[in-house]
Amino acid sequence: MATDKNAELFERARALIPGGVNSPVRAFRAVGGTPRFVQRARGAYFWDANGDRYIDYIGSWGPMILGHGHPRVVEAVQRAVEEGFSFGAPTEREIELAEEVAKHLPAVEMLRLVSSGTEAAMSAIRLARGATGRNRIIKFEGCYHGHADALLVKAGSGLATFGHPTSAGVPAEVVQHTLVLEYNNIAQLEEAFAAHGEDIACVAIEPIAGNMNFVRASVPFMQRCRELCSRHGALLVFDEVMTGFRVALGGAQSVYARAIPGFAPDLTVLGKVIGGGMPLAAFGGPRRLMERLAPLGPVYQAGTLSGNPVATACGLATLQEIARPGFYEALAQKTRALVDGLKGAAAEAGVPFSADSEGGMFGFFLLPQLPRNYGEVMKSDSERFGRLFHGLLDRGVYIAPALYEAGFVSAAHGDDDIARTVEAASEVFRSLA
Ligand code: KE4
Repeated sequence: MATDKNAELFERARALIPGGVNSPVRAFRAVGGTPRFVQRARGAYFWDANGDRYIDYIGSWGPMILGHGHPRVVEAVQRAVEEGFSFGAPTEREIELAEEVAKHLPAVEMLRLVSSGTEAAMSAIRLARGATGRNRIIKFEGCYHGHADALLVKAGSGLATFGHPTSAGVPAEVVQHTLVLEYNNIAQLEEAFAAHGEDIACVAIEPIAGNMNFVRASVPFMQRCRELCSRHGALLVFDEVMTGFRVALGGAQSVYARAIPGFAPDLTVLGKVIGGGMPLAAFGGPRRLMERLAPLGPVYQAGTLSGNPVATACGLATLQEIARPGFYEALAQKTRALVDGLKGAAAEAGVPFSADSEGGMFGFFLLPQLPRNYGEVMKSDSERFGRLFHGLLDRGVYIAPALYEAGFVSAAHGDDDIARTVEAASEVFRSLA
């Protein structure tokens, strides 16, 4: 094979950038092999440094819901850069973006724009602690809320002890207030509130856990989260960085509101889709909470590039496109067709397989039935997943290089792309059987 430009670039990158990447999952450590360096992308595809084309089911981990390079978005960004890159002063477009987000999320009366999901989740937790005057927080094993210190934590031994850091450089004191419970475990949740209820500032949750590939919070579990938070004066923080505007126009909270009358989280964390691929995230909620933020209230939060005019142009154009009638119905149907096709191919090859989707987000497991928590997800055979990943990659299909990551379909994916993907998967499943 001619020189592999990806390998050359990876070599150069590793000389300067830790692991050759600016975010660990991109390094293919879980699946081995050489990461594909993207040259350019358009619609449902990207081309790597060798000029090879891939059907892209990552789409920047969710933001590219319209597909790469949507003309209306490109034009909006081009116009924005002509007006200026960044001012450090307010602009009208930040108001327009806030209005567009709030229009679709009844639980969000006010919001603050930031530059990453990590920043949004970290700030929402600080606001929850500031608003309640409490320190303790609950999160769930397998959920990821960005890399703020207090959230890099794994379950302590039993409920008595609080979390232990999952990363070097995080002092134990910083995570001592973080309790990590098992996702979908109502008994543990009730035990934690019985023991610590009056000290809990918030429960942070990914309503559909995309960082465990794709695990839904059961309706009874979500109902109990809501009830216990309300009863004990804790806030329910919905981390919708991945699910927001991805699973539905109203996010995962609108999916749970259909199943639980009157359901709403207290704070909502957003990112990815609302920036359309540019660095933009947000957190929001009722006025009574959001007005605790500086400069109005005692909870400090700030950012040089928050509400960046080019990012807001990209996000606003994206949100305006996905709000068009029928957008989500078409996207959900295409995503279901992909999932059903993969299920059929796996069944035909006799490979244990389960999959699920909501809107334009999907996940699958080399397990006979859908896992309900992190422990069950990690029973997947990672070696077999690696073979599936590379089998698809060799056939021009790019899925997440880790078995705990979700997948994303865009409006640009055509029926032929779905068919090609299912065909490629059929061949690979047969080799796995
Ligand atoms: P960022 O700081 O990466 O923008 O967002 C952090 C974050 C917060 N909450 C949820 C639910 C998230 O999924 C994320 C980031 N998601 C990962 C994908 N699993 C981003 C990919 C990466 O880390 O490179």
